[in-house]
Amino acid sequence: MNSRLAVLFLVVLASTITLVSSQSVVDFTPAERDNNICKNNPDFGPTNGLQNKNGSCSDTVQGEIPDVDHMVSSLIVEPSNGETLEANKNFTVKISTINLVTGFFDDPATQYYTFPQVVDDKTGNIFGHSHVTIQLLKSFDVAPDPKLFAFFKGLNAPEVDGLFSQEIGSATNNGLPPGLYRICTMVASFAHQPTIMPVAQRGAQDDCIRIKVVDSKKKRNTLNKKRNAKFL
Ligand SMILES: [Cu+2]
Repeated sequence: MNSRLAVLFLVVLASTITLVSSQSVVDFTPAERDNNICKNNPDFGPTNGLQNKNGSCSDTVQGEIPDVDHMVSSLIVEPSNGETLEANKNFTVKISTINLVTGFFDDPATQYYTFPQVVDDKTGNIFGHSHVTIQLLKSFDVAPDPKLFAFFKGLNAPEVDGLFSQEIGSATNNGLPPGLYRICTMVASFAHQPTIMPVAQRGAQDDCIRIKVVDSKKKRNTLNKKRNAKFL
């Protein structure tokens, strides 16, 4: 591509991006684009620290936003994506998270979304925590209902050796029943809101993997099949 053509291409690309973003803003009324959106709002009550299932309007400011060298990033390192696990057997999810000062959370029952994001002035990283959420996937074509989850836990304790660890299941309710599951991280600022980043174009701050959970007999058969296939 010669240089004039390249410039033209960039101008067209830039104007397309501007058009798309300005169109989507134009669709909202001036009141909806105003920081006073929550004042005298007949449709939503004020966000008051409770997790209001009917929705609410929050006037908490977004707060301190880190620079691009301190953006949060997560990776589920255990189990591995696509792994087959045994049903009704506890397992551990391990998550590597960078650029987050972990171990910080307020009371989710009374202080949900009530404080802005805060950046640690020593490290430049956001104060916060993460969550692990697991959902049964019934379809490959339609997104799962977020109201339904097989497991959820806030990762409130600080990372150990750079990893969050969470056992899935308990002594009375072991592991997961058979099925196809999605395991995701949901990283958050200390007041539980999603972490706010300095730029739009970046890597995701969260990670998801899919695993298969099968009863132990089936798992053994699958492994044997794989082993046999190797030796054929
Ligand atoms: Cu939280």
